[in-house]
Amino acid sequence: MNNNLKSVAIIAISAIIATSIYVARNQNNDIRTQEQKDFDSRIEADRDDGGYDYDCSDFKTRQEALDFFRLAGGPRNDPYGLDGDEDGVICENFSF
Ligand SMILES: [Ca+2]
Repeated sequence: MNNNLKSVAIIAISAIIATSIYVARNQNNDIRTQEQKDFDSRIEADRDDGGYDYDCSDFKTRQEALDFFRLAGGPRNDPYGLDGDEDGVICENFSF
């Protein structure tokens, strides 16, 4: 194999490796579940509409509120104040 052919082969192999790494990184970057992606899309759409402050009356069931709370980052992060006293129990004073 002459030197020019070796150079072309090395460049081609390098390009294949670089492309593979790029594709692999982009596939692994987003490890969110589909449920989390749907939630994030919902919040993003709300934000585009000027934002919306969810509270307990926005949910039909306690489980729906709990799922929302968890997806929003609860109990560590409670951006909508569903657990105002931070005891890990949401909407205590609300009857669903
Ligand atoms: Ca609470």
